[in-house]
Amino acid sequence: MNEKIKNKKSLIFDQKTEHYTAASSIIHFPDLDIPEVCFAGRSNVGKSSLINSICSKRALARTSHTPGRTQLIHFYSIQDKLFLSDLPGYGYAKVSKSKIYAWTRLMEDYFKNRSNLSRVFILIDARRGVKNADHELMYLLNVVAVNFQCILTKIDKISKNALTNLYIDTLVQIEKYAAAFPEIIGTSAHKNIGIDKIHECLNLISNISNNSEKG
Ligand SMILES: Nc1nc2c(ncn2[C@@H]2O[C@H](COP(=O)(O)OP(=O)(O)OP(=O)(O)O)[C@@H](O)[C@H]2O)c(=O)[nH]1
Ligand SMILES: [Mg+2]
Repeated sequence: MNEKIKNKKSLIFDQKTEHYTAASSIIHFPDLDIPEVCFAGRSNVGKSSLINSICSKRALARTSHTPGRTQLIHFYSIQDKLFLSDLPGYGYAKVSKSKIYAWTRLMEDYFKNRSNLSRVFILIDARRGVKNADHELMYLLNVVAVNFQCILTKIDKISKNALTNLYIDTLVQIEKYAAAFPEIIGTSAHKNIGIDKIHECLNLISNISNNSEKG
């Protein structure tokens, strides 16, 4: 990693990160004028693990082998300069209709009302690729004009060739969405791959790198 990126990284990610609040409905969403990015994706795709890796903490966000564990939106604050939000996973077959209804309502409220939301990261399990449920979310984000970027997770589980094909396939799958960011990031929370790239994105989003360059 070159020195400039290292310095940028330390600007936000060496600072205090804390669990700010958890929300089950719109009335509990924090109302602060701080940029926010969220991590969305199917159950068990690795959202909470990735947040822990980004923040270099082992157990900031609760991870689980059991799909569907995160039911609320968890907001994490990085020194009150950036919020990271961990969304409840979707697409898990063994979920009751009432839970799916509650999830859909919560997501619509979230995506339609978070004016401070700078980007949605949609996590895709590298072993599975883009699924219908991911397309449903991409479609919604496109309609409400919220930018999204795909992150491939668990790339430690697939071969280099499979990963190359997956990059190509994912690009093809997202090209119809105007809201899609054309760069896809490959990550492994377990092997710490791709985390620097996400730090770069987040530094840009939080404007911290701009401020430091001015100063
Ligand atoms: N091999 C591998 N496993 C991972 C990686 N990231 C997460 N996992 C595993 O995937 C499982 C689910 O991880 P979580 O981070 O809890 O996934 P989640 O998307 O937050 O799950 P829900 O909150 O239930 O939607 C856990 O057993 C993790 O250890 C990774 O980079 N590589
Ligand atoms: Mg989770």
